[in-house]
This record gives sequence, C-alpha cells and structure tokens, in this order.
Amino acid sequence: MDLKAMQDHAKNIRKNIIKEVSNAQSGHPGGSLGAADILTVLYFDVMDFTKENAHSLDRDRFVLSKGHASPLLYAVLAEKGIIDEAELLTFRKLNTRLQGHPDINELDGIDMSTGSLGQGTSASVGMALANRLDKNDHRIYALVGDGEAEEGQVWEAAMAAGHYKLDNLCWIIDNNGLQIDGRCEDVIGPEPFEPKFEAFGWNVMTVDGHDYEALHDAFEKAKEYKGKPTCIIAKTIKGKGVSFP
Ligand SMILES: Cc1ncc(C[n+]2csc(CCOP(=O)(O)OP(=O)(O)O)c2C)c(N)n1
Ligand SMILES: [Mg+2]
Repeated sequence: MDLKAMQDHAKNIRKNIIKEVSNAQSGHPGGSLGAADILTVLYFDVMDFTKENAHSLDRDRFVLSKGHASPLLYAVLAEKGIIDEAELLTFRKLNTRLQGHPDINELDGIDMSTGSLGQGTSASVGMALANRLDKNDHRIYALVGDGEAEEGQVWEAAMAAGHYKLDNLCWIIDNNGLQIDGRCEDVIGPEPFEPKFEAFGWNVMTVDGHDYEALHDAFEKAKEYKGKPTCIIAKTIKGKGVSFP
C-alpha cells in the first residue's frame, strides 16, 4: 500500500467535505471527517471499484448505512473521478444529485439509498445473500455508526448475517463514541461490540480507524476468513482532521 498516496487522498477528501458542508451551511461534518480514513483505504486499496466498473454490479459494493455521512461518500466519488469536484458545491441544493442522504437512483457509485439509520445494514445482508445466490464472488461492505447500532434493526440484520454465514459481508463500525444527542453510552449504550457480534456469529476485529496499515490488514484478513461475516470495530475520532470544533 502506498501510504503517501492514501494520506493525499484522505486530505483531499477532508477538504472537500468541509467545502460541501460549509457551502450548503448544512450537513454532518463530524461523522464524515472521522470516517474519511476508513473509506480512503476501502476505495483506494481494498475494493474492486473504479470509474470504469462503477456502472456494473460485478464489482465490490459499499453501503453507507450511516447515510448522514453523505459528504464523505460524495467526496470519495469525486476523488475516484466518478463526479466532478465542482458538483460537490451542489450538495444539499434544490434538484441536486447530491442529496443530504445518498440516493441510489442518482449516481453509479451509490449502491444503496440510506439515511434512516439501521436500514442499510439489512440492505447489505440482502445484497450479500443475493451475491451468493448469483455466484458473484464480489464483496459487500457497509459502514455502520455506533449510534446507529442503537437501532434494533441492526441486530436483526446481524443475526441474519451470522445465521447465513455471509463471509462475503464486511461491516465497519465507526466507533467514535458519539451520536447526535451526545455520548452513545449516555443514550442507549450499544457497547461492548466485540462479544455481541461474536455471539451473533461474526468474526470480529478491533482496529484504530485512522491507521491505514491496520485497516488494510483487517480488510485483507476479512477477505480470507471463511464461514462468518466480519465486523471491524474501527476506533475513530469524530471530526478528525480539523483543528476547529
Ligand atoms: C432512524 C433514524 N433516527 C434518527 C436519525 C437522526 N440522526 C441522524 S445522524 C444521528 C446520529 C447517528 O450517530 P452515529 O451512528 O454514531 O453516527 P455519527 O454521528 O457518529 O457519525 C441521528 C440520530 C436518523 N437519521 N435515522
Ligand atoms: Mg457515532
């Protein structure tokens, strides 16, 4: 993995997140910035996803289950050359393709409409099951918020994925300890994640969500792991990369 290239991509992505949200005067910067390193590694190191194959289903797919982090997904798609950087300034404007929450009908690189927390997790399970039935050996990834994991649907989806032994499915929990109303542990504490996912039949790893090598290794191990879905608990800092609150 080219560390310098990863850092450069992540820096551009973070700059564009700030541009999108400040231009719209609306949106979720903290949860977007904090997950920027995870998506950088996924899109520039791990996933089979290019401008050329973006239109196809015969590639790895990604569900932004924490759909409020749409500025991050759009910035990644700009960095991949799927959309022009200039279009990022239409974020949250009337009639834009870059809605406040991702719309699968708008762009090739949006693999599921999300925004209602919890729903993307179930969708990712369905996509992984469908790939198995279709004998398509591409993988399904989903980014799940830790606050999102307070939704019951997440655990129903987790139970199904464990039951069906979906080893083509990889969730990443963006474990920043915070949700919109404060600290997750003060709202409905969803932790500890490791024993819960293990009990639901998952292969579980915990990594520093800003360490490119650690993320790379975890994703590679997940690819090799057979017989269970993988959940990567990524410890992150919400708003990482900017010095102002
Ligand atoms: C079903 C549902 N309930 C409430 C919301 C409003 N909401 C948007 S972001 C958010 C907090 C999510 O926290 P977390 O998943 O930890 O993501 P982070 O903000 O840390 O990125 C909430 C409650 C929503 N989008 N969907
Ligand atoms: Mg959170």
